[in-house]
Amino acid sequence: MNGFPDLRADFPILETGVHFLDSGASSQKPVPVLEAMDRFARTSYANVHRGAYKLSVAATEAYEAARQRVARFLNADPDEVIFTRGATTSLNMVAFGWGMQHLGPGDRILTTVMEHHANLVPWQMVARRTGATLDHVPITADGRFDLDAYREKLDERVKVVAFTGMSNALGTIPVTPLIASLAHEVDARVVVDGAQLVPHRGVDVKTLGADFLAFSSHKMLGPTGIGVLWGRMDALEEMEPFEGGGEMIADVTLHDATWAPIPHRFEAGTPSIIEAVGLHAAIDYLDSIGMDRIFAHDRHLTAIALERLADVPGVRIHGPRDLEDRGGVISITMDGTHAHDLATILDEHGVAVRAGHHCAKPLMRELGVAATARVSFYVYNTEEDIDALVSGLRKAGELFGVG
Ligand code: 7TS
Repeated sequence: MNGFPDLRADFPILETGVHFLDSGASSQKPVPVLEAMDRFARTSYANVHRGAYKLSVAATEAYEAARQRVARFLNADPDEVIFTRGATTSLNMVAFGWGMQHLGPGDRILTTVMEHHANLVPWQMVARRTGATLDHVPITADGRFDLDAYREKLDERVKVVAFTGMSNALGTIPVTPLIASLAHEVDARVVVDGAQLVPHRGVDVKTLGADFLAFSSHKMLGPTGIGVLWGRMDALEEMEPFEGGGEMIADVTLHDATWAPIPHRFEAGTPSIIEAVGLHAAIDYLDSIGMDRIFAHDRHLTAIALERLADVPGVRIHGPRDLEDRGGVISITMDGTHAHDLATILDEHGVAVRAGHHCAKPLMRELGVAATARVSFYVYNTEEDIDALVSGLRKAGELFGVG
């Protein structure tokens, strides 16, 4: 299988000839998503939940249809789907909206050393404000969630376990149902950062085990400016609104306010309406391919890349080297070469990869590197992209005198 070559024509940006291997940062957008947003903006646009006039009703219906579509994608109840600005906002909403209510001195927050800063820094802030302590599950030598260490760290003082569904730097996929069920045994709430997981692997919230799940539209073929916080209704009911303003109230007096029902309680202000329509179209697009096929495709490319990268002189792979519990993200370094220089040379060969700490600085310290070059795959990538990557790396190696 060499990917889905037919759908490459749906992504206008690929006409530039770029070998785009940075979907972990943000994905490209297919024509059906661009057209859905354009059509909506031209024909049905107005603010939502406000006017009695036809356009506003149409816009509200489109916005709420997007919520239903997300719910169907996750096998969730639509009332449990909150639209946010993105995964970062979703995670802050849980940390501040839930954490500030339920954490105090003596309580423990458990994250991991491989978190994106979006699932670490908010917990640091909340720990500081509440007096709770923050602890981190380590990774094993091959970059996996260390289940043994996790079991040792887990006790009844742990009130929340927040971890990545798939590492944006290593590609590791922790076994969420197991981690969640252990957390639930001590009555901790489970927060899964699904920013990388949801775009690449079908997620069913009924079996995932999480209480909260955060993700962004822009990494799953949709537009920027919108994301989702899914929460189990009993968990959402424990959460205070993180932002106050229009749309989120039942009643307001000069000194007080009562909240609208969930999910509107958590959607203060004018939401990202056109973007919701785009996310709806993106999910339709992903489902038309099939999430199982997308995950298999990512893994197929990952298997080939892992094998071929191992043969390139001086290249080191950080994270799992086999396909067990991992997705299509590979971090590499080249001996004696800075990751940014590597990415610059690759760019000269038409290959776009990300270089840096990937907003996971504590993980970089664990790995003993300042930065890595990261390759990440999505539906439009093919084996030709890996050919270009490998030949670019070989050229870089020659240039830097490696091997
Ligand atoms: N969590 C993970 C695991 C991520 O990979 C990212 C973004 C976020 C949270 C934050 O998502 P946002 O949409 O709110 O920004 N990751 C990356 C990346 O790896 N390179 O650029 C952005």
